[in-house]
Amino acid sequence: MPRYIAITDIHGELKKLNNLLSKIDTKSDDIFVFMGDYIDRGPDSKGVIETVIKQGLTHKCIYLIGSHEYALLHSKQDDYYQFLFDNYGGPATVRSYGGFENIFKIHGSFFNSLKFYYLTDKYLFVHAGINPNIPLEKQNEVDLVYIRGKFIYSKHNMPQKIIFGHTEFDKPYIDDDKIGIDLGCGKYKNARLCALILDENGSENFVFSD
Ligand SMILES: [Mn+2]
Repeated sequence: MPRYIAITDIHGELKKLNNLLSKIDTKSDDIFVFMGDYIDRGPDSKGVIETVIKQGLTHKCIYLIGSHEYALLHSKQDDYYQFLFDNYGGPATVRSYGGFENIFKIHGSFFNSLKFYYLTDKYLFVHAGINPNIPLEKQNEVDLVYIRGKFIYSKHNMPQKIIFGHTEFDKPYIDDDKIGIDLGCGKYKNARLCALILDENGSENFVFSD
């Protein structure tokens, strides 16, 4: 039975990602679920993308979209997302790639391939959460990458436990029906990157970067 290893909101912090990956005792059938916000703020967004792609050579990997990739992908056509990209860490990504257009030249197919969620029997992995009043198949994609309190502080009706990032907490946010694992990596110098290791028996284990 495979385990799921969920990691989110790396935000260009390649050293923390490498440190975290070195601390996980992986098995060959582990499935990595990267839950978005690979880029922006931290110093090496390009290196983070290269590293998560490389992880796919040895393990099955699921790559989800985060709010920052959503803003990046919409920034060319929409001034609002251009504003978000420019003001929430995008310039660090541009520097990392040596220019805005290089982001798409080098990793455009990766960014365009990202999924909004990953559903298993026991878990739903999604960057920000869901609108708790709407079935999964009718969710607005903007909610899936941007929703916060309306999701976090109310119960949802799905049988799965929802694993989410996007909203930062000092330590993992653990509720009966959801677990949040964004600890502010990229935003706060001392923030740790977190991996949540799950299996279908219901075990939940956390690993943290130094
Ligand atoms: Mn984030």
